[in-house]
Amino acid sequence: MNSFRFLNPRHLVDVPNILQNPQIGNAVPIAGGTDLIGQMKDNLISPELIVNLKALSELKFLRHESQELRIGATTTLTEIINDPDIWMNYPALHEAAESVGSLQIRNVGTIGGNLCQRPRCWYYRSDSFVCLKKGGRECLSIKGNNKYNAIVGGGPSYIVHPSDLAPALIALGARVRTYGRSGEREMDLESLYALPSKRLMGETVLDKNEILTEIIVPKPVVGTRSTYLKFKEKKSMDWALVSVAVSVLLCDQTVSDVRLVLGGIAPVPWRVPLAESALRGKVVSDANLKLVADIALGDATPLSHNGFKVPLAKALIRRAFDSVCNSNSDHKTSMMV
Ligand SMILES: Cc1cc2nc3c(=O)[nH]c(=O)nc-3n(C[C@@H](O)[C@@H](O)[C@H](O)COP(=O)(O)OP(=O)(O)OC[C@H]3O[C@@H](n4cnc5c(N)ncnc54)[C@H](O)[C@@H]3O)c2cc1C
Ligand code: SF4
Repeated sequence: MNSFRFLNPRHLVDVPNILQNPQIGNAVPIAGGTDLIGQMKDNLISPELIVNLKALSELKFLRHESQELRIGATTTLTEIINDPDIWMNYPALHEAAESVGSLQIRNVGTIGGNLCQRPRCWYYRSDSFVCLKKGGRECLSIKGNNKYNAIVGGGPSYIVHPSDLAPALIALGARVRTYGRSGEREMDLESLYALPSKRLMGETVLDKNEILTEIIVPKPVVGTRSTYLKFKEKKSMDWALVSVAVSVLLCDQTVSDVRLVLGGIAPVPWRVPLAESALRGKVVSDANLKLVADIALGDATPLSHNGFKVPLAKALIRRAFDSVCNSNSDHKTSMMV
């Protein structure tokens, strides 16, 4: 790891010009540092300046307003988990935050850092390899060990997006606010992410001088149920092999609204609008859930070692709907292989 300077900015308005300033050199934002320090140790980045977003008190808040939940980017995962209104009204978000890493990671890791964390592909993280995403000539996962890589949306890189919170928040209809040199932007969280075919070197549409400032989650319509199911390979802390976030509104046993987002299978959190449409207006029966799962994975083109993700994702989809629509069913947020 190289030596670097550490800056506690006083005002948000100064941050964009600090992050992109040739006189300062390569500067990156840090929040909890649980991923960023790993990136530095893995020699993925060698910043000259680290800009501490946690020094900005205006980025740390959690407010329940009449129509929405507003969460500042440096709010920690533990603060989200401990919020009783989130537990009650946004269960998918609570479960996703609770499923992350270890207690220590959740205590310092932030929601903004979770959404902006970098991929875990082992060719990317290892400094023994220079793959396409690090300026090399080819994606080493295609012919290599691709057990953890993407089965949809891949090419030319086949990373999977590692965030647990992103699928849950997208299922809940979240928007994000950003701040950069061009001022403030607001967009659906879904639109924050870019496929490798559009942006190979990064995973979001954020500019170098732009940071995430706030996550806004609309208040769910009364009766909306949601859940986040995560399948991990290890019993201890681990990223999702496959995960499923579901938000569903039932009217007389019929689905009147639904959002379905998959994690661990694509370079971005993978929403499946066709599968959602197939369930709207229908009852949640075994036959309909099988159809929805088949549609959701219809575009899957697994690599040589990750075909197992297709039946796994289909099973998790059925289990997630079952757990939200039949409240007596056994509902777990993580499971062992
Ligand atoms: C052992 C271990 C286990 C883990 N397990 C999981 C897991 O199960 N699930 C999971 O989802 N994650 C997991 N993680 C990733 C973990 O780092 C994130 O979950 C955590 O929330 C990141 O938050 P942070 O504040 O520490 O981010 P940081 O490390 O501070 O930042 C992460 C990245 O985001 C950028 N960034 C941070 N904040 C902003 C912002 N506001 N705007 C723009 N860019 C920003 C940084 O520059 C950096 O590139 C794990 C990490 C470790 C080390
Ligand atoms: S999937 Fe992406 S990060 Fe992994 S080896 Fe291929 S190009 Fe590199």
